[in-house]
Amino acid sequence: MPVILRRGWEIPASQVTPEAAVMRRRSVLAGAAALGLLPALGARAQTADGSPAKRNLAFDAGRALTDEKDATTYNNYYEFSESKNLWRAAQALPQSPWTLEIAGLVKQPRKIALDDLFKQVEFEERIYRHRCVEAWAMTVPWTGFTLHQLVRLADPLGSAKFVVLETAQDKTMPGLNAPFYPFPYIEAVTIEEAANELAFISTGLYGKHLPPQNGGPIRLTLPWKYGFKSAKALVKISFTEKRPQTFWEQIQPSEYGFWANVNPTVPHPRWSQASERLLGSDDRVATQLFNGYAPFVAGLYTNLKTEKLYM
Ligand SMILES: Nc1nc2c(c(=O)[nH]1)N[C@H]1C(S)=C(S)[C@@H](COP(=O)(O)O)O[C@H]1N2
Ligand SMILES: [Mo]
Repeated sequence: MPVILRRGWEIPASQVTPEAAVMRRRSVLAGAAALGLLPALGARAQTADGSPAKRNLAFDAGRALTDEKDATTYNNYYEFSESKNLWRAAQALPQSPWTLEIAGLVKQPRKIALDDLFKQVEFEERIYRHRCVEAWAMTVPWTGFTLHQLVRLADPLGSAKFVVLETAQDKTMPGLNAPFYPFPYIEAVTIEEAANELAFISTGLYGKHLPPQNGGPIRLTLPWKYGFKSAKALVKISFTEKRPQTFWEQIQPSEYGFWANVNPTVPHPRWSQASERLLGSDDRVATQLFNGYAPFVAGLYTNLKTEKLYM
């Protein structure tokens, strides 16, 4: 009997939550306004360059969407502040023009303007669960494209084993002057992880440009890993043979490992990971292995039993 593995982020249109339906209508209207016409099938989301993009209608995270206001006013972004209340300060970060550097083990190192990059990828919208290691979580609709497309465009050499993403260091970021933090913010995944269909580059949120406080104009989104892996405001993608030391790993390797996959049974020294608080409420829900995305990513780790995979 054929078994259809429904992707964890997909549901039939008939089961779309009311919140998702509202969002869809809202961004359909935004897209239509931008174009000056009405889209044919109502399956459009706004891309980071403001143009309409294909929306995959079949997305769901099995939870109601987080309120946009909560997701955009409670943020982690140490370049701006150690507090969660940084969204106003982050508005100062210029979002355009923006350039992404492609470096390291690639056929041709170069810089690419985001406007050019956006012409070469296929956009879609995905509703993902996001899980911070501080045990809060949100469920939001990202617009963007697969990390796989960016890697293909960068054209890495066969010797490349790791994909390294680096965050901007801009004069508008007061947190850069704080002692102790080893900026720039660096994150990395293996080439295999980067090719996984879940690994995403986000350029929009709730059908709008990705707000600066959420990592605009372009960030990484890895929904099966703790939130600190999803680096914001990317200025560089590079390819290496050796595993780099990532930002939080440099600060405290025992608390923030390289793999950082979500696992409810492996506690952080300061936070139990068994459950999580949904942003905008006091509700706590049980945390799932790989943040509920195990069917798609567990296979990446079957040969890594001796590694510290979960924290
Ligand atoms: N450059 C950069 N990226 C970052 C962070 C940061 O401090 N700086 N914080 C991380 C952490 S800990 C989390 S939980 C998420 C939060 O993303 P959000 O503010 O969009 O919810 O961003 C991640 N990406
Ligand atoms: Mo986090």
